[in-house]
Amino acid sequence: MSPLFDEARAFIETCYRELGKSEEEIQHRICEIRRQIARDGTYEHTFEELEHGARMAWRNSNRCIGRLFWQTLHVIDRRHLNGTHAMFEAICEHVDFAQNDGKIRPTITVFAPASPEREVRIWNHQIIRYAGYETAEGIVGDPASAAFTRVCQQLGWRGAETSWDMLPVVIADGGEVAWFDLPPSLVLEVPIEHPEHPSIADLGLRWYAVPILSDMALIIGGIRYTAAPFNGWYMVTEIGARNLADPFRYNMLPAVANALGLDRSSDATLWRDRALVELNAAVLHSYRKRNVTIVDHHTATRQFAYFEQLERDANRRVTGDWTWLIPPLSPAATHIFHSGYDDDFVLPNFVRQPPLYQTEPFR
Ligand code: HEM
Ligand code: NRG
Repeated sequence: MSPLFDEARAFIETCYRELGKSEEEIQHRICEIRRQIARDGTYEHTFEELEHGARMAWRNSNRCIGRLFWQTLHVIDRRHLNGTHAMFEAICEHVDFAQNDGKIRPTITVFAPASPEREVRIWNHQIIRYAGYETAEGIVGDPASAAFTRVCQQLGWRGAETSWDMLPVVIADGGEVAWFDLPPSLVLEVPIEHPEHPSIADLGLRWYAVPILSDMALIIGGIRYTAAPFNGWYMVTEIGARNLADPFRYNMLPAVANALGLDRSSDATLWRDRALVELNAAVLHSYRKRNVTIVDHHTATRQFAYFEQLERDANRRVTGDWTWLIPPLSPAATHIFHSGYDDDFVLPNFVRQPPLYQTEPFR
């Protein structure tokens, strides 16, 4: 009939079987969708379809090591909201619900799907992220945010130009683009300190509690949800081995090594490796101390092994992207490093979408 109908049918069959529904229910729903597509050119998911579809999309995310918990995803249905203000309000509610005073809840907020008339998008990569400013002395803040920070400034936003400024949330609903500052009191952050080395706290490092990815599209049964921010909790290495450590991010290994009194006179003293381990220990300790959910990479790996077993038991194939699943710290100490994964793309899933803003005309 149409590619949309074919994808809808494939999704309904799998989804409804997983939910234990009868063949009659499946056929009935497929007929209903066929009629809706013939009449409107599209169809609307029931809440149950949206909820299970979003959970399947997480289960199918090849790069995600956190998939054991796919069935616990909280799905918030905001498909019928109109306008950037209402969307921002819903985003604030998502932050508060997901943060849950530190006991983080995996959550997705689903806004209206794309249609020929309308597409809603969140321009941020993550709802909560630090700005990065290009200055004569180099970048202040998070270099990964430099291009987007310039876009925000072009839209009229001004930050305090510290290393830890919260970016505004930029929302586009059709032709309307608007930015909103998150209330500072809403956003939970964690100051980084080391359990044994007080000098680490003096570096003034911090990170936010919840990673809320906001620029990917959620695809279920041929329907494309272009604004569907989702979060889980952090794995410690994302912060301690990448965001704060990468030479092209906060680049803190030299400062951490100095704070630990390590000998940096030669690469061969392994000061970078020692600094990495202690920085990760500090991040883990600090999140725990503040009762903010976080997982270390060994525990996350064991959880992923259990996920693999449960999927096998359910007669489903586990797909994965090995290059992303291995942790950046001690990868060979995990079973993932010594395993192979097929990186097949299975639907429903999350996909990257090109940024709507063009950096060049904004320069
Ligand atoms: C990627 C962990 C929850 C979907 C990742 C990565 C890690 C991770 C470590 C790799 C990130 C990187 O290297 O930059 C976790 C943990 C979770 C969690 C510990 C705790 C519950 C979720 C949830 C979803 C999800 C709730 C969606 C509903 C994804 C996707 C990617 C990813 C789509 C790939 C992102 C990209 O391509 O940039 N996850 N995750 N994860 N995760 Fe999860
Ligand atoms: N590495 C990124 C976040 C990517 C997704 N990671 C998660 N997702 N844990 C960073 O900010 O460091 N999640 O939904 O929990």
